[in-house]
Amino acid sequence: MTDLLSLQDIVDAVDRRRDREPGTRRIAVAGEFESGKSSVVNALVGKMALPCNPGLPGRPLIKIRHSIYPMIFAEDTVGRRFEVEAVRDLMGITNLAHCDICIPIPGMARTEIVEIPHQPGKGINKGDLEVLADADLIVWVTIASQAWRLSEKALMETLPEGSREKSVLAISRADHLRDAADWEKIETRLLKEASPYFSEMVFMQASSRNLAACRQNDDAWIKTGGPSLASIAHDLTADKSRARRAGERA
Ligand SMILES: Nc1nc2c(ncn2[C@@H]2O[C@H](COP(=O)(O)OP(=O)(O)O)[C@@H](O)[C@H]2O)c(=O)[nH]1
Ligand SMILES: [Mg+2]
Repeated sequence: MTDLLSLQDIVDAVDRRRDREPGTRRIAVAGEFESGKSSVVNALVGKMALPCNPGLPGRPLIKIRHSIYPMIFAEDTVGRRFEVEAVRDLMGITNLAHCDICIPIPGMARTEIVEIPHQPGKGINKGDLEVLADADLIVWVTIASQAWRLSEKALMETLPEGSREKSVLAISRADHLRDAADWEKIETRLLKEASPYFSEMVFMQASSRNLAACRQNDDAWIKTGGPSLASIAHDLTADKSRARRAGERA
């Protein structure tokens, strides 16, 4: 047996990454390894949908969508399929290719969230670029203490023109900053250096402790930054669908 992929395999792999139900909005949560993507996804949906570091081995493409019947479907790189009830049941599988998590997410009935890991210093692969270009909203996750590195800027520059209007910068681990002066310093620098690429910025405090507390109270959820991000996501994607409907009428 050969390990070489045919051209069709590659086309299929790209298509599968882009696949989504008609009428479904897609939010792509992207960033470098361990920048806090899974924590941002959990903050966005207000529950521990994904394991934070260590995440799933093999760094599969992860999709999350609303379903009243919770279920998780996954496939590994050799086409074996898995259907499990909890993400922890997939933790032993080292060659997962993709993983679809269906859970109840109030207010996100027609929205799909995709987590896209990016290896710093490596150019973005075609499949991931296609998913970002095709997304209705891109949330780029950067770590507050080292926010907005050259490698991140280089990646955002590869996105198609017009991507700024649908891109939001999530600044993770803001709870690790020393004081309000540090927040301000970072905010001022990012407004100057990153605003050509993002239409909004949100400071996140999505530590495991804050995320775990979301179940009990809304104040904890507000503290993570999740509701702010969800509201921006709603406004940006709602505006877009209004614009699309207006375009259809014209
Ligand atoms: N204190 C704090 N820790 C965070 C925050 N975001 C992520 N982390 C931690 O950083 C590590 C990597 O986060 P994770 O979401 O798994 O990153 P990913 O690899 O980009 O998905 C984990 O230990 C998280 O608990 C945050 O806002 N505050
Ligand atoms: Mg992750």
